[in-house]
Amino acid sequence: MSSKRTITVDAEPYVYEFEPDHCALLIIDMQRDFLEPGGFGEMLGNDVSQLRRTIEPNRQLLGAWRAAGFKVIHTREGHRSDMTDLPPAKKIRGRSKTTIGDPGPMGRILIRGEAGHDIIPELYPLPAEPVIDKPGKGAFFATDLHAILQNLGIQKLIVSGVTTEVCVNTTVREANDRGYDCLVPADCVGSYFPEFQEMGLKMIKAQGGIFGWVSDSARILAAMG
Ligand code: C5J
Repeated sequence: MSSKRTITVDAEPYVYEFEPDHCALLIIDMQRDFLEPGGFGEMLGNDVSQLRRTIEPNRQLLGAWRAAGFKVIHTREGHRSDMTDLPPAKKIRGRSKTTIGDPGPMGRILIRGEAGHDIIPELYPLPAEPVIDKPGKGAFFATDLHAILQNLGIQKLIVSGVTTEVCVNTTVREANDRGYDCLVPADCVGSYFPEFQEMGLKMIKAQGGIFGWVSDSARILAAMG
């Protein structure tokens, strides 16, 4: 389906406008190891309910987006099975007993092909939806995301997923520097830490939208009609 209409979303710091043909929903790292009870995130002592509250709003936004025929792209953070793309500094960061690549509750932690690395069933990608496997926090670093977006004619991104202050914020900043306009729906992004959720969103929309716009799923769905 092709659409030339402009959709106007109530947002901060001011309205966000997009033409559906040039806008994609980019869902960041909604992976089992970050969100599921018993996964790596919880094993590290994090409260996964802070992330799980994003599942339903994401499911609704994704459903509407798919029904409208708009473009969807997913990302997953993780590494090659041989870990040759894992910087030693990332491997040892945190001084945890269990780190990336070690056996975890759902297979080797953040290794591609392992159960915990995959996307949660509620938001599982359809075959036609590109999945970007990224080794870093930002979705543009060492991936073909920019090439895919250019080839699809995408200029605007609705960025959802986890976590707000890490992979979502890094991706929004990378996208902003490459000339994309990003809108972040607050209820579709989550942090293990409420204070980082609040500040992560404030930083995006501060100074006239220095990195982008913030809204929520209800206002996006209302604008889509
Ligand atoms: C993401 C992380 N996806 N917090 N990763 O934010 O390490």
